[in-house]
Formats: sequence, structure tokens, C-alpha cells
Amino acid sequence: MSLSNREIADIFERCADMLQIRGDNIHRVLSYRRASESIRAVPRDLRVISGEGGLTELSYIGKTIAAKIDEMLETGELEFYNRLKAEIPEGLVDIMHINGVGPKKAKLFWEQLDITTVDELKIAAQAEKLADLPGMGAKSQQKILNGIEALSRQTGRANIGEALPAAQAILDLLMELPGAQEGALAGSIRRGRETIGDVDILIAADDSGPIMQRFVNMENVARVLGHGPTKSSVELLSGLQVDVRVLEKARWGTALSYFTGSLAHNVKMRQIALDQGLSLNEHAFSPVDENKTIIESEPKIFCDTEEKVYQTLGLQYVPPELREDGGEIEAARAQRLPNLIRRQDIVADLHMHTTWSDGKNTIPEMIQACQKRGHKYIVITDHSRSLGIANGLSIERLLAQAEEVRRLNDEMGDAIHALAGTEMDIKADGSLDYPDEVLAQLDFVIASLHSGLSQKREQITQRLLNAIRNPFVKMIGHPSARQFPNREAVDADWDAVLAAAQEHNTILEINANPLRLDLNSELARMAKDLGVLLAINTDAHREAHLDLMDYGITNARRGWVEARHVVNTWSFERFSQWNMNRA
Ligand code: DGT
Ligand code: CA
Ligand code: CA
Ligand code: ZN
Repeated sequence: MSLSNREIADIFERCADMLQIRGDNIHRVLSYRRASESIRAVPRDLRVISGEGGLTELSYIGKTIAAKIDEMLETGELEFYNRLKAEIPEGLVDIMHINGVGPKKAKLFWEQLDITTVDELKIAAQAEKLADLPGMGAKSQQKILNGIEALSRQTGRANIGEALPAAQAILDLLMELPGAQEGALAGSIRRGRETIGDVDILIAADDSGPIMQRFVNMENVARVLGHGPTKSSVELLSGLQVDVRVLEKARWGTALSYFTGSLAHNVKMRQIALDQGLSLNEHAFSPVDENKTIIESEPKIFCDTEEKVYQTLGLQYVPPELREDGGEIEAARAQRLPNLIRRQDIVADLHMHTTWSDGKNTIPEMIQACQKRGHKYIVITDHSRSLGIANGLSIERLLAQAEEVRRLNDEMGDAIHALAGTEMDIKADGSLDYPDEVLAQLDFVIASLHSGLSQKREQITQRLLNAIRNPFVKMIGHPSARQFPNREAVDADWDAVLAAAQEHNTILEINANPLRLDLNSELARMAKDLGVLLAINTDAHREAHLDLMDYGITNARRGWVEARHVVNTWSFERFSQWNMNRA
């Protein structure tokens, strides 16, 4: 059996891991790692490319790697990989990827304690056998235990930032076909969940044949899992699974509502329908008798729009982001759904980086890019001095930058207002990275956690409270510091943090980067219920990141957030007034 792009990429990645565990030359390790990454980014089947003789034209694929790809395409195996497996137990690869381990420690545990599986490692850590090894200690042992626990929670769901562009591209492709009358994303991706199990796409058409044909024959398909007239499923080369369903336009509304879910929302909808003597499924409403049996003699009610589905049940239309059975049905019944924030309400971005720290674009480039996107005001917020890896700014550089931002701001007139700020580190000991007299010279100060993230709840909470109470700190950036897929949110007393933010008028950020989405939607909802000020920012490290705002909006909508809760919907005048009066 021949292998898919993804399987080939996986094998190269494992080769790189094993070479690294063995302690091979780093260039050799990197050549396999880069080849693996390069293959993952290729949208076409390697079989086809190989047939055209084009493998070596791909980046990081030389003659040696190309020959290995051909070997796998022909035989389904790689001799080189088989030899490595004979030498290095495969389980070490899983061990090395545990948070807090890495290749050197994986090798150490293997050589010293004969550990070759994650389970064995867990047992050894629980028996406190790791702490005494060279370079280890009680702390690093605990970190590994946490890492193993995080591993078991991982589910193979894709981050929305990865899934959404891929899903949208497929929808666009299918909608170009002449028979496609209507199309939409459904399921969790339409509800805007932060991770996606599989992508659901609906198309309205009279003849599903050509649409399904086009779908299963896309260049980026690794495997066809099903190919029928109403439903087809594929696995993409990226590993993402996609379902496409085709149906008649006359029942578009019921179908879209059904396949958008969530399951819990659907169950409530069906109950309300039953209370009205109707059964509801993806096709139609059907009148039922007292025994809930469909009365075939009575006409069914077909809905070609979702609005009609909700109308039939006497409900206000529920935006997809709210359909999680989190009180939205009750609110829709009372005609009291929130007026959710929209992208066009946002007029500013309060968090972005430039070449002064770890950003890729200069200050003028970022200002221009923000103006192009319609922002009325922005804050330049590079990293602070203790964040060495991010080229954080010394006090001298910070003040020089503030001067530069103000000069550029004057040049722009009223076209856009650029403010001088910082994303200041809340250090592991709880202190802030710049003294107050320096902060007093800036227009806007963000404080964020970047280190000491595994500290205990009391310590983390104290650090956040200390920052929230500082008169110069206007906002807490990405408050829980989580990152997809592996970094968990910090453990904090969120009730205390939210109460303090409310009391001190400190903004909490909803970081829009899809790998953060922080505050998450649950915390955002709690925050706005308490009257905490929110801001939705991109934390852009390059111009293109400024477009990630939509993910933040979706996440905020899932938290029932309205424009009035979000400060960067305010006019520059209102924002400036608030900003001056608060400190
Ligand atoms: P995912 O894919 O795990 O991220 O989550 P969903 O919500 O996209 O779930 P999925 O793909 O299994 O199904 C898509 C939607 O179809 C789901 O949200 C609700 C609807 N659905 C699926 N199975 C059933 C079912 O047995 N009953 C009802 N009422 N709805 C269902
Ligand atoms: Ca799905
Ligand atoms: Ca599905
Ligand atoms: Zn940050």
C-alpha cells in the first residue's frame, strides 16, 4: 500500500526525532524535520508530483530525501526508518514530545532506567525515581507528570485558525460549480468553537453528482472515507476530516439548523417543537399526534431559511455562536438575545509588536497597515526588558521608542492615532518589569504573564492582582496565558481576578490570535456579566496578523459579548478621556 503525504511527513518527523534522541548531527536532524514540514505544506499528492519528476523542486527536498519519498510511495515502507526503529525504541519519540522532556532527557531515562514508553515514565515519575537523575529534581519531575496528564487530554481536534481557512477554501471551490445554489459551513466551525473535530459543509443543489465528484477529487485529499449522493467525507493531506452534504434548497433552513448543532441546542429545539405538536428533523417539521407519531395525512412544514425554523417555534433567530445550550433558547423565547459585537464595531487595536522587539514589521509599517484596515487608533506595545528571548526593550530603548511613536503620530494628523505603550512582563516573582516613573511616561500599559506559568494558584493570582491594582497598568494581556495545542491556562482564582479588574477599571484582553483566544469565551462571559471592561486585540507580530481580529470577535460572541462591553469600539475621544482619567 502506498502512503499519503501526511504519513510520509510523519515518518520523516519520526526519523528526525530518533536521530535527535540518538544525538546525531543537528544538520542531519534538521534536514528530515524541514522535509517533513515542507511536505505538510504541499497541497498536491506526492504521487502525482513524483510522477512529473518534480519532487526535488519542493523546498528542502534534495536528491536523498526525494529517493526516500519514492521508496515509500513504491513500497509503503522506508528501510532507513526501519533500521532506526531497531536501534531506538519507538516509544521514546512519544516520551520526547511530552512537555518538559525533550530528546536528551528521553535518552537519559532510557539509558538510566530502561524507560521506553509513556506509561513506564509515568510510573517512574509517580515513584519519584526521576528526581535523582543528573540534571533533574523534584520540580522537573512534577512538570513531566503534568505534561503526561496534558497528553491524555489531547483529542486530535484541529485549531480553528487552521481549520477555517481550509474549510472556506473548499466551500468557495464547490460554490463555483454551476449547480451550487447555496452553500455554508455548518457544525462546530460555524459555531466558532476554538477547536474543530471535523468540518461540515452544506450545499444546496438539485443534482449532487458533480459537486461530490469535485469534492472527492480535490488535490489536497489524502483519502476518500465515503462517497455518496447525499454525503461524502474525505481526509485532507493535513489530516483534517471534511464532510459535505448536498440537499434541495426547499429544506435548506432545517438542514442548516440541524447540522450546525450543537447537539444540545438541537435537542432543546426538538422539545419545543414537540410541545407545539411538531416533530423536527433535518428535513422538515411534521405534525404529530399525542403519541408523538407523525400524522402522514397532514402537510409537513418546509423551511428554506433558518429564520423560518426559529419563527415556527416562536423564537428569536439565534446566532450560531450562541447555539451551545447556554441559555440562548430561553433568551430567544423571551426575545432577549444579546446584541452581539460585530467586526465593524471595532475601531482600534491596542496590542501589537514591531521590529523593536520580536515583530516582523516596523512601526510605520504597522501604523499604515492598521490605517488600511480602518482603525482609528492603535497602541504600539513591544515586549519589556526581562523578556530577553523576545528582544525586550531596556528603559532607554523604551523611551526612545515612545518618542519615535509620537513623532510618527504627529505626522499622521487625524488619519490615525498611534499611542506609545508596552507589553510589560509580570515577572515570576510578581514584580513588574518597569518602575512606575517609567510607566508614567507612556500612553498605555499592558501587563502580561509570560513566565512562571506553572506556579501555584495563590502565587499566580497574586501576580495578576498586583498588576491589576497598579495605577499605570490599563490592561492585562492574554490573561490566562494558554496556547494551543499544549500550554494550559494558568491556575488562577478567576473570581478574584475578575472582581479586582472590575474594581480597578483594568481592561482584560480577549486576545484574538486563534492559538490563544484568551480570555476564552466562558471567562469573557463571566467578565462582562460582572461589568469588567474588555478589549479584543490581535497581538500582531506582523502585518498579516492584524487580520486575526475576526477570531477574537467570534470568541467574544461565544461569550455573549456586546459592543458596549469592549473599549476598542469606543471613539478615540472617548477612549482618550477614559485613559487619562483612570490613572
Ligand atoms: P465537532 O465536529 O466534534 O467539532 O462538533 P460538531 O458539532 O461539528 O459535530 P458533528 O460534526 O458530529 O455534527 C455536526 C452537527 O450535526 C452537530 O453539531 C449536530 C448535528 N448532529 C449530528 N448528529 C446528530 C444527532 O444524532 N442528532 C441531532 N439532533 N443532531 C446531530
Ligand atoms: Ca463537525
Ligand atoms: Ca461531521
Ligand atoms: Zn504576550
